[in-house]
Amino acid sequence: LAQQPAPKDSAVRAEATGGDVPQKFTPPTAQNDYDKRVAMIPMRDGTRLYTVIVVPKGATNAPIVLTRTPYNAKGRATRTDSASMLATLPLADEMFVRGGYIRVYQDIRGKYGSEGDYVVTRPVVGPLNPTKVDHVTDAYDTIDWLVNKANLPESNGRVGMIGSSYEGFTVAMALLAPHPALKVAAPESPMIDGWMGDDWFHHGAFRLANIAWLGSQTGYKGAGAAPPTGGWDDYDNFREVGSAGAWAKKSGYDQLPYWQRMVSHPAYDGFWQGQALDKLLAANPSNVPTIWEQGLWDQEDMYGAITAWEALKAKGKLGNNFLVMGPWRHSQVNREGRSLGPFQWDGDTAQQFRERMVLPLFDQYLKDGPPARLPQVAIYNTGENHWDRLTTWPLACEQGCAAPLKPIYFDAAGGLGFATPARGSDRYVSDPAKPVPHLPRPVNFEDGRWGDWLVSDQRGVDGRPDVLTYQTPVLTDAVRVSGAPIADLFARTTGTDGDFVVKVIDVAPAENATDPKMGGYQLAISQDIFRGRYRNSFAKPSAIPANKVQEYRFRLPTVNHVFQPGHRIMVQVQSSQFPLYDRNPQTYVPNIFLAKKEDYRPATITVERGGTTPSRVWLPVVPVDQRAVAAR
Ligand code: PG9
Repeated sequence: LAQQPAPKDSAVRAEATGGDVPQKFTPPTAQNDYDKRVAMIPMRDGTRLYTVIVVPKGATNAPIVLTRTPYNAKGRATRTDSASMLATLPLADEMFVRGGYIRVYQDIRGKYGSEGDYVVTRPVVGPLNPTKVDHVTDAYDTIDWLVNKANLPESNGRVGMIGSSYEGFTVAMALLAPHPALKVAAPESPMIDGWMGDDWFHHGAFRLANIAWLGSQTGYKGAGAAPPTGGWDDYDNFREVGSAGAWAKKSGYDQLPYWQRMVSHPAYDGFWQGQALDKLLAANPSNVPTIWEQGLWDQEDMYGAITAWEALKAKGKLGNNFLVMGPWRHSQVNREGRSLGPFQWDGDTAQQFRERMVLPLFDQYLKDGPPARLPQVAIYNTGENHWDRLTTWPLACEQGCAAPLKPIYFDAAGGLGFATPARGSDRYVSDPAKPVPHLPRPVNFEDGRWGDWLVSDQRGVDGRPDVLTYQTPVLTDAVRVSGAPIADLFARTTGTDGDFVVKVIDVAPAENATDPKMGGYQLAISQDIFRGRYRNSFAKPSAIPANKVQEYRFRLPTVNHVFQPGHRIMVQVQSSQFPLYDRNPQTYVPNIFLAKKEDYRPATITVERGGTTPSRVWLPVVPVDQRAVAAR
């Protein structure tokens, strides 16, 4: 290039020197209606945790809401860059901002800006955690620091904790030995038992859908990417590789300590039992007013909140433990809750939860607000499309409820009914080479269908030769179910292991004049999987004796639903839901994570009907009008 002549003007010459990135650049914040601070809060072992504290400008005597997260506190505290606190914080915080709360997000140890070691859902100090710190102590130490006027002079010394999923797990952990300043808590879809029914397994069947989480979450301290899976269709990607262990090896997960632990603990042994938070909470019940929340179609943590609440109820701790179950997917409470898939609800049910249930409780205990007057239990009635506010829950159960469970039996020719059926059986071939997809293919875990897959139309698999379908005649009277159904199958297999999926489905009338494509929709209101090797013991698996009838009895997720006249009740049975769950080889091997390709074999499954082996689902049937127990 030809040299330009040097500028004569000395001012221009000076501007041209140096780089364009200054040593320090601080955008002005004077116009902000809040003050965002970052503190490295010291824990008892000297580890410092990165904490974002957002204080409304001019606040005095303000309560604090704390969330402890593995998902980047800085990002969690930033919806948009704005001078307004309302726009800066997430949607779900709007009520706290309007209420003048101080909002705090903290990176848990070892993640993002925090020091220390990250351990996935770090167990409590004890046999599974030889250190002196856990989420109980870290929450305690954090709250201790926050309520110290020298650190945060604007606070009134009272703290509430809230968070969903992993963040809900950290709330539940804080309740095991709460700091006296922790006055109220909202664990939302908390991860409570990773083996029994939350993120990692359901009744022993491993959830491939969550496997990528481990790579991005434990492969890196900060944000990380999961390894590529290959082509678009994860059904093919995972099927071609074989076992979950083979996939992990291919993706480098065998280097990840948590994956190694998972592979070493496929059964419900001490590793999982020792972390089951429902049991820990029941053994150490707190007096902190707590609102437990869970979605009725939570595709990730479908088990935790209701189980923890039931465990506390059994301990006589109803006084300070409230239960809310809404028509939501995972963590939808923090977003808009007007609909799920094609189903529309009565307004923004998530906002109703936040503003009419959480906020009054937090205001009561953090601001001396008026009594929140929450119902003991608020469960959305998904058949009548409104909240039910109840004084007790469940309304029907095996023991100790106003009503017992009522069996609905599989009958001949795909029938289903409350009358005892004649003896018979139905069979299908379950072929691991052609597992039943959990969603119509192609299935890509990132294709946007994960969030509402649980409400997807089950006609996608109805009629497959490896799916059994039983249904009632068209109902002339409404049937209400309020509680947890129990699947109770009697089945034989030619294999020595196998999975059983049972779905309770509401079949819409064939014709729908206002929305024709919803005609005949098969909505699963409750479904789950059970790994057959655990039929006698979750801790000690055993091979299934080939060709011998065995009972497979397992609890399905909680429902509060009314099957309307004109609808039918349907039950579907199948042996796979892939790639959500890993495939069962159907040949007993010591560890399914390590199954070899040749272990995967087709098996013929025979489901028995009637006689002494009457396959059925125990339904929590109650009278349709439950206003007697409702406190509406
Ligand atoms: N369901 C997610 C998770 C929680 C705990 C462990 C692993 C995954 C979550 O949404 O945070």
